[in-house]
Amino acid sequence: MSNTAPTFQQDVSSIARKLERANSIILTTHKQCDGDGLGAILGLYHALKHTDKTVRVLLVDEIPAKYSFLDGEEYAEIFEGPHEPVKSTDMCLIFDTNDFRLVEPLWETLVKNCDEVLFVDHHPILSQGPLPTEGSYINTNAASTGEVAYYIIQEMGLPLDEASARALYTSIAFDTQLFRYVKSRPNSHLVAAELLKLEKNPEIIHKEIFSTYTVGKMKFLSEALGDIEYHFNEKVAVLHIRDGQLKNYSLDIDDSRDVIDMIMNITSVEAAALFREDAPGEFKMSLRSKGKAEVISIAEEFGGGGHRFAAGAPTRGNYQEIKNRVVELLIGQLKKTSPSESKDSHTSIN
Ligand SMILES: [Mn+2]
Repeated sequence: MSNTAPTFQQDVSSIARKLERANSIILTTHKQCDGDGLGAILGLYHALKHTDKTVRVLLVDEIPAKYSFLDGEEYAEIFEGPHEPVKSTDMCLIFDTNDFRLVEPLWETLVKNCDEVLFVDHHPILSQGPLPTEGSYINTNAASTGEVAYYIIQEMGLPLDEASARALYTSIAFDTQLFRYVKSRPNSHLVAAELLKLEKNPEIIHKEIFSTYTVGKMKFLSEALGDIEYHFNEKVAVLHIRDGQLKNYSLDIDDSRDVIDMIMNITSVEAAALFREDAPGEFKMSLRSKGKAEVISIAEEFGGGGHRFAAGAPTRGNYQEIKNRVVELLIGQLKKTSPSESKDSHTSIN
């Protein structure tokens, strides 16, 4: 990490030039990877396989089962599972986060063994958190890191193959939630159109990402959604997923990701908070807003981060107290009169 004010790129050319110079490369993303980060690094991995570079995909932890259509298990190693030792490497790119804490415990190994570790991300840099490494690429106008990976591949003049296109399309489809959240720009559609020249079955990808409910999940949803609490004229919604509630239906953390987005489909709701209790008194808080309440500042107050209107934080303590504080902050935000017209106002979960 640099002690002086670091510079962050908004132009993929410097990342592309560095990749061209590197002989050995590690690609990774945040822990509990999602369709964006995983799709971006697998897309870049397949493109880089057309060079003579040594490229490794090294993830912090297991890939959620629903991404098995990307054959990630075949190409990726899991740091918290069996993996080859990490040797001296020219360059590591970390996609879809700029907060090293989300890459721990792999982070320490990367810093020790890689000449350069850079983030390639579209989340805002935290105002109260660690800074990304100098030279990282941070572009909050990108709707997904898959589209950034696509521009890097184009900049390097590498050929796109079917596997690469499938992974990159997955990234875009996931983070834009099938083009709902495109940051008021045509880029996601334009890149997707290029990828669809190679990916002939996008509907399979849509199904693999979004039609993944088990009967257990429906039972869980019918139970959990009945517990939504409404505040401030039904403008604020709060849901508490209790410790063990997912496990009761043989579900895991990944199964709770879309719950808050369902809540945001309620017309009256302007902002929502979801507290997933992972152990007694330990919560993962997720916050969403339709644009009238800024939630990243609330997440940062609890030591988290994210996007301006989609953020999260790990929290710990008494549920009622934490919830009351968050509801108060959300209502406080909504009471501020100026609804944002920012282009960032629609943003996806990740
Ligand atoms: Mn993302």
